[in-house]
Amino acid sequence: MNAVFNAAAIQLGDKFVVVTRTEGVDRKSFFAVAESANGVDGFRFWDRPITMPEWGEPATNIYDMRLTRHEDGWIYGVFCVEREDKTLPGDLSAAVAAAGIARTKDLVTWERLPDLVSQSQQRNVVLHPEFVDGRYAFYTRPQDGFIDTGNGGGIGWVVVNDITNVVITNELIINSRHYHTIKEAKNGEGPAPIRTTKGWLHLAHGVRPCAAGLRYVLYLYMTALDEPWRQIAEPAGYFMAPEGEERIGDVSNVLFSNGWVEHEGRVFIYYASSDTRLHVATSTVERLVDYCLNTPIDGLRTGLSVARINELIDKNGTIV
Ligand code: M1P
Repeated sequence: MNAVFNAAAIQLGDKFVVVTRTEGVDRKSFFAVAESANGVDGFRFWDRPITMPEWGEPATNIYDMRLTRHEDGWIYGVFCVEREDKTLPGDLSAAVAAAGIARTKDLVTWERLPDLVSQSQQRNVVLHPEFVDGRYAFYTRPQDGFIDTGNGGGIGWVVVNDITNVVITNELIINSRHYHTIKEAKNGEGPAPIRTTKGWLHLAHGVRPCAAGLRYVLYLYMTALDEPWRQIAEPAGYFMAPEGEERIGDVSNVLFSNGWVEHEGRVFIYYASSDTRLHVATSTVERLVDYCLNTPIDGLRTGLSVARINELIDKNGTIV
């Protein structure tokens, strides 16, 4: 295999399970399942990769699954389906991204549902784990092109009646891109959010352009429990960025995460570096929520960054 990265994650029985984006030496991506008893090490791949049923025109690649254990009783996998863009026959790199949807009980046998229908291309689509007013809800990432998000403003939110016929028209942008931030070029929802007592905890990636190309980092934000589309906290800047060997790989300077597991208050964050390898970092719900609720937001200019550092120093100075 060329690379094992961008993994969905879930607890299945007493095992921690990841569904990796596995890329063969032939450049085709598919899903493979590995399990571990403790979530940190000892991962072993199952004997065979996932045979994902096709829907519509067969895919060139499938990758970046998000697993959601939904309250309807199914485990859903939502993933990017990449197909050749046949409207540009002379361009051998032209592709179209759509969101594929499939469901399972055991990660072995999958029922493929129709792809999400959207006016724009879609990648980084995630199913919310609970019904919202009796309807299914998705986090989306509208994008004008296969790589460029163009007019797509950030992470979107839609609700739909029928999971077997997901047609979206109006996306509400709930977490926007901004000029001169870590998510100036694009962003995307990571795994399905974690329900906490203080709100939904979200992990996402932000992308900015720089002289070396695109730089992908991870950030956290929170939304209201009763209104998962309403943001209540977003610390400025990144939560995790590529370090050391993480900076180098097939697509360098990238951290990407589409899987985490919460187990007895501990959070196992599965993240990939530079489209090449998979890592795990651990924290706790309590610590991540504290970070979200007590870290200043981005003031969007240097003067406000300095003012907020000074406020923190003042507050820290009062602790006895
Ligand atoms: O190469 C970095 C990432 O690029 C894409 O993510 P996004 O659509 O947010 O830019 C995906 O191809 C992803 O798999 C990859 O890690």
